Amino acid sequence: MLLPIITYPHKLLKSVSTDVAMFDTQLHTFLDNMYETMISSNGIGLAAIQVAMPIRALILCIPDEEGNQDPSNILEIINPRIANPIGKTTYQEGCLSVPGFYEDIERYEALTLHYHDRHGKECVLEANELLSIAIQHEMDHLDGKLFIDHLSYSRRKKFEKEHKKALKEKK
Ligand code: QAP
Ligand code: CO
Repeated sequence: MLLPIITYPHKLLKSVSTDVAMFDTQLHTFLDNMYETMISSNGIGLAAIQVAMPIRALILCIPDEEGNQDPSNILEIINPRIANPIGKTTYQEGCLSVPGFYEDIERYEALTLHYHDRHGKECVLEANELLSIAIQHEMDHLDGKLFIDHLSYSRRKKFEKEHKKALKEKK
């Protein structure tokens, strides 16, 4: 089932999501629906709050060298915590909740992630490159933060102006 993706400036995108407590069938169905929604919108990552569900769950499917998103590469990440972040890297990010806008954002280059899978099993993952960036982008959503919240005052003003114009042109 496809879920509606909420977009900026929807106020729910500012919610701080709460930990998942039950790793049950309802959660599994929700994660399956998130995956279908992300793929059908050409996304590589989606946090639960982007479909209006304030729980600490996110999914990622990083494309391979050919740009293919293999379903076996899907990561379902629940109640994540970052350990040992190192380095700095910049990447031009986008977001399904801020469609059509892309900005350079600085992130940690590499990190260790502790999280639970859909069954509640404890997992540890070493991430670098695009995976590390995507994890940080999606984890920001769990705390009500968007990539545009990292922009300098002047770049944010420029974004708001362009966004206003884009909204007008859509109508
Ligand atoms: C987050 O973003 C991310 O504007 C996932 O028109 C971003 O999947 C992780 C998308 C950058 C790592 C690096 C955006 C699709 C998808 C759009 C996405 C659009 C269509 C964004
Ligand atoms: Co996003």
